Amino acid sequence: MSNKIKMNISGMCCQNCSKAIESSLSKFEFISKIEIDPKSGVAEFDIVGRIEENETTVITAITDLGYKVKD
Ligand SMILES: [Cu+2]
Repeated sequence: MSNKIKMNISGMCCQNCSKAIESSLSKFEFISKIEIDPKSGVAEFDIVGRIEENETTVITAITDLGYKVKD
């Protein structure tokens, strides 16, 4: 069973930014789907398993790349 989470990422300027985030997040097996729109900053993930813990992991990974996450 997977759950969708949605967040807003700020600091992306182009597709290279969203691609960088996507490739960094692709190492997490609990993410079954990633959709990031660099223009709007909207990011949607399908998460398998415990959502809160995994959401924190995702936010930390994005923040480590230098972008900001807003709920
Ligand atoms: Cu960019």
